[in-house]
Amino acid sequence: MASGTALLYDDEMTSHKLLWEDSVCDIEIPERLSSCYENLKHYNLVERCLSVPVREGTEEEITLVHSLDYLEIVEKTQKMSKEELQKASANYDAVFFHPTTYRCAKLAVGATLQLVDAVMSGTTRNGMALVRPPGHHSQRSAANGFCVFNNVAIAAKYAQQKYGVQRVLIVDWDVHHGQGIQYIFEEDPSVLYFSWHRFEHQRYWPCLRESDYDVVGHGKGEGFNINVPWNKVGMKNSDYLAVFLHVLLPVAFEFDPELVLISAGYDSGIGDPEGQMSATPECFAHLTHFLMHLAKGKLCVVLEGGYHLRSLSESVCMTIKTLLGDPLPSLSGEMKPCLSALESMHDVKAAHKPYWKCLSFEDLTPLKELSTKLYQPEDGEAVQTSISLWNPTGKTNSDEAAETDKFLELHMKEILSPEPSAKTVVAVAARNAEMLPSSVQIETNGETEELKGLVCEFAAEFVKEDKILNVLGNMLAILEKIVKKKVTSGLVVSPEASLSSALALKHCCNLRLQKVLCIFVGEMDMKIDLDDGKVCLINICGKQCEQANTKYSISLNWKEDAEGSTFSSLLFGFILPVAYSYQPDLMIITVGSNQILGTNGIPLLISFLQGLAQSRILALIQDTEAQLLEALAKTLMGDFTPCFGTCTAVLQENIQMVKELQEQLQQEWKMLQCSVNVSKSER
Ligand code: X5A
Ligand code: ZN
Repeated sequence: MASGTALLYDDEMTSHKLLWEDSVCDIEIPERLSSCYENLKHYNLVERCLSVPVREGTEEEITLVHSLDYLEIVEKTQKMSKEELQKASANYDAVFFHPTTYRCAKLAVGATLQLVDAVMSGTTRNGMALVRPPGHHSQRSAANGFCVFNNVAIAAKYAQQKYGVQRVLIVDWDVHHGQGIQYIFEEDPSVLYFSWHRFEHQRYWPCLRESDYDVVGHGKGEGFNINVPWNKVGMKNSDYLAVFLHVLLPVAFEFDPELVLISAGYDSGIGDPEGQMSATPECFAHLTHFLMHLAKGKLCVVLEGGYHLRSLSESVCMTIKTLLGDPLPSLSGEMKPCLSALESMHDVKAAHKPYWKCLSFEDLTPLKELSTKLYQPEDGEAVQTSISLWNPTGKTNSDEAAETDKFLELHMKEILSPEPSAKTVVAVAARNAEMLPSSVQIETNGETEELKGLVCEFAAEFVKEDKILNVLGNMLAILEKIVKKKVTSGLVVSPEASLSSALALKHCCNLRLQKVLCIFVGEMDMKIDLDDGKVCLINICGKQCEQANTKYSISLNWKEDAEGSTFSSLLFGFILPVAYSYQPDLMIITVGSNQILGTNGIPLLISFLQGLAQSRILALIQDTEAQLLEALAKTLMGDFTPCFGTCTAVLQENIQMVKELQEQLQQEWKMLQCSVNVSKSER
């Protein structure tokens, strides 16, 4: 698998600028680009990326999407006087031309295509292009919303043409609707376009009917256009996360793209004067992390909007850190989607139910049939505003911007803690060692007398052999290394999975960890004492468990699914929502006997969970099956992106199980909420 992250940037794209007064366009400034680059340098991220030179997009490439007539119109602006430029700009909505606009727009296209080349050729795994002018509003024969050529749309066509890519996913997290991309691909089933956008019942720019949730594409492309309209401002991390978990990711994995492009606008981030949303920079790290699991990691991030310089540049840095494989900061804020976001999700899922298997089992009463009056904001429901999170009294725009600056300065210090110097430490039997990636650190006898003492105290009756004593002592040593941040994660092969987890959890208590998420896959042959709230245990096994589920002790009766086609619903519909709601400090993932998730399921599970608890994972496995062990070690090292099974026949019992658990526990774990079928009184 390819490694590394490409970065595309050229100063020259800062030459395009507004030459006259225009209160609509005056936010699209050259500093948007330079401040991102400066901040990347500040975090020493530039030197960690592969710097790829930009080039101009050619006429042939640009006309993959645009008409030759339009290209020539833009070309002519090069020689225009200021007055002529102003007149040419007025032909379009929210656009300005400068004598260098044509050159910059061609560089923006070329940079994006260079990125596609780096990723498709395997030179790097992924990358980001920092470009201006942006692209997603521009259309076949029109500039629009600061956009001249549609960089991302051209990239999708280019990848299909040059590399024979069959399916491209475009995720547009900019706060505006990329209607340009929608128009270009609305009849094309080979490009799945997803966009969320500030909409406010069509009152927000560009105020188009076709931005609503029920516009799903047409002809062969029906079902391949997904619009998530935001009808309120102030959407937070949990709202974005909920849409990813419950809408985008299940569909995206079912679509199974060969390349993922992100129209990465950061005007959906906190402090942005256009978006008025509240997502903090680390939210973009999490969104990026999710998308890194598709298309074998082939991910190209392309800048679109983003007008609060600090918010923009911190968010760009979080995106690139994540592309590089650094542990993610925990997602901040209350993990509960707001009512308006739930309504939007409900509508989108209902609209797309006919097209996607993963949505076909949902019972969604159309919202219009539920009394709409029931869903107007009421007393208990805090009115969402972008500033309520951090600046309850904010007044003017520049006050607001300055407040966000201050907030972000503090916030970034809080969330960016120094990272452990080593990634993964592994304790295995000597005979397993040679198949592990050479970059892992092997721990053979980290145990001390003190730790051995702890083991004996806890489980004297089980520790008959010295070998077990050593394994368990060693496991505790590794656990301590993780807790003390000497290493990010650990992998331990132990012949006694249940005993090992119980002991590890006990030691977590000794070490004063507040919240440990334990996921036990397979049969547990020992009851684990749970200190309420300090541990959340999810057991996934093939047998029915007699005990009723509680908030912190959940047993999931799962049927073996050779195709892995229901795994997506388990992961996105249940495990990740619970995990994100809980926000653990550490995770213990145990693979015991008779595990039913297969050699693909476990690495996938771990891979997604790495987004939580700053990647602090202790993986315990009982089985020494070579393939699984190798896959786990690679996953923990970040060298591997496991694949989902193809979505063929679906095991009804499993789907039913997830639904029941969602209903049972959505008051306890609010990220499980994904529609408004919950009655208002229960919320
Ligand atoms: C790329 C982008 C926004 C245009 C807003 C016009 N365009 N009011 O964010
Ligand atoms: Zn935008």
